[in-house]
Parts: sequence; structure tokens; C-alpha cells
Amino acid sequence: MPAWLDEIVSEDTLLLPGHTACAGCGPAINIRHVLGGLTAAAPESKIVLVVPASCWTIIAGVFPVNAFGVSVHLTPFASAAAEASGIKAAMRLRGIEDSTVVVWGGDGSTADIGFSGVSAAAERNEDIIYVLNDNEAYMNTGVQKSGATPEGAWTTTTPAGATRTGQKKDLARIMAAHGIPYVATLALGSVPMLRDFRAKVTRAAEVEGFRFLHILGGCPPGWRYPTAQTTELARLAVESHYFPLCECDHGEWRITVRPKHPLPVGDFLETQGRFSHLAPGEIDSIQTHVDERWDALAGLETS
Ligand SMILES: Cc1ncc(C[n+]2csc(CCOP(=O)(O)OP(=O)(O)O)c2C)c(N)n1
Ligand SMILES: [Mg+2]
Repeated sequence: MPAWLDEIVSEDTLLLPGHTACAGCGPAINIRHVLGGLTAAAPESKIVLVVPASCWTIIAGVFPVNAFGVSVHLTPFASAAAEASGIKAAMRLRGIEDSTVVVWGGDGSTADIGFSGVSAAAERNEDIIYVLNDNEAYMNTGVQKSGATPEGAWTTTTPAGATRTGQKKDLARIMAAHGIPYVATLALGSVPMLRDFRAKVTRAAEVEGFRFLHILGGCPPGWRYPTAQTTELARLAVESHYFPLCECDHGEWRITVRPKHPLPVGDFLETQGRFSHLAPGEIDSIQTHVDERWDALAGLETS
């Protein structure tokens, strides 16, 4: 077994078996690789996971039970980034210099309800890692539309016939505009994507200051697809340019995974019930917006 794979297999204690995530939960795979990557990069660093209201406040468990092998601090939406800033400062005051404070916030939390706190912590350049765990809706409360829900998607608050109009907020670019040291987008759908994912987590561990990781994770009940398809959907999201993988390292933008033969976005959309009502003209319109976003991102690349 190659050394990097060996390392990954030894990380099974970071998210413990028996947690209550749904079958096929994309974020459950993603969080394991975030914690694994951080532990591998800095084995001595104490990790504190800060979790605003979301599926993950349920999955983490109720005290004294903890589904994680690291400390977890649950918060309301609006205060997650402020509480993470305070935890980091308190650790320093107590002489614990080597700590990694990680917010694991949903898209509802990050793009909408908690956004002012996220923006303020970024503007202060707090020394924390903020993860946007993006499953593209308020899933824990039954699939309500968030600012990160994509155009055309069904949710319980945007039913067929009145589906999501407008565009998903581009949180990576919004956060990069704060001038923070590191921003990246991540998804897990293939071995090259896994290596890209882990390299970005490692880079986030190296950098000091506010780091923002935007991670796409499929939700079988919310996106309406069979549970075994989670990684395949992440692959289609990236290969269709629906979710480009990129980073902005100290102001330098780079697309990190460039599909050789980009797929039509319809190949991604057709896998999920949340898009099954779309007419061909609506898919064409989504394709136009996907192409525009890709071109805009490519235009940001500095090298
Ligand atoms: C101020 C406030 N409003 C509403 C809720 C109810 N609530 C709990 S979890 C949740 C959904 C959060 O969605 P998201 O941040 O996308 O995380 P996900 O559930 O998708 O993991 C909501 C609305 C709450 N806890 N606090
Ligand atoms: Mg969500």
C-alpha cells in the first residue's frame, strides 16, 4: 500500500463508527478527510471542531457521547466564527500555542444566517480554518433553500413550478475578496480529486490566518439520488465545471483540477431528482451560467 494511502486508513478514529449521518452522506466522507489531513499535517496540534446548528450538531452526538475523536463545541449559527475566534484566543492565553480551531459550518449557516460573523472574522484575519460544508440547502430541517442552493433546484421552499431562481452565492470569491491568505474549493469524487483535497487541507494547515475551505458534499435525501452515488456525483460536478476545483493562495488564483473533456452540465443534473422537473431550455440556461462562471474563474488565474 502506498504511504499516503496507509496514512488515510489509520485515520478511522477521527469520525467514529456508529455516528448518525445518513447512508451516503457526502459531508461524512469529507469531514473525515479534513480531520485526517489536519492530523497528518500537524500530529501534535490539538483540534477543536466548532459546529454551528446543522446536521452535524445531531451527528456529533449529545453529551457525554461524541462521534468524533477530537473536541467538539456546538454553537448557534450567528456566533460560530466569533466563538472559534474566542477559543483560539483562549487557548493562546492558556499557553496552548499549537491548536487548530476548525469551524464546520453548513451552507445555510455560512452563506446566510452566520455570514456577518464569518465576514467579520475573515476581516480580522483570525487564525482559524473555516469550512463551508456545502450540501446546497438547509438539510437538517428538511431541505429548505439557502443562498448556496443552485439555480433551478427543487427544495421544500422552492417547489417544482417555483424553483430556485438566481444564482448560488460564490462564497469562494466572496471570501477571497476579504484578502484572507487561503481559499480553496474541494470535493471528493475520484483518486485525483482525493489527492487535490488532501493537498488543500495540508496547505490550509501550513498557512497562518483565516483559511476558508468550500467543500461540496452530496445529500441523498435532499438531492434525491441513490446513496451509493455520492462520490460519482462529486466527480460529475467537477468534470462538468458545475463545481470547479480551485484555490486562491495569498491572492494567486489557480484552477487545480482541469477536466480534459468537460461534460455537459446536464450529465450532472440528470442524476438527481431535485433537477428532474427542468425543461431543456432551463438546462441550456444553467449551462450558460456554468460556462460564464468557469470563464470568469479562468480569468482570475495569475499564472
Ligand atoms: C437561528 C436559528 N434558526 C433556525 C434554526 C433551525 N435549524 C437548525 S439546523 C438548520 C439547517 C442548517 O442548514 P445548513 O447550515 O445548510 O446545515 P445542514 O443542516 O445542511 O447540514 C436549521 C434551519 C436554528 N437552529 N437557529
Ligand atoms: Mg446545508
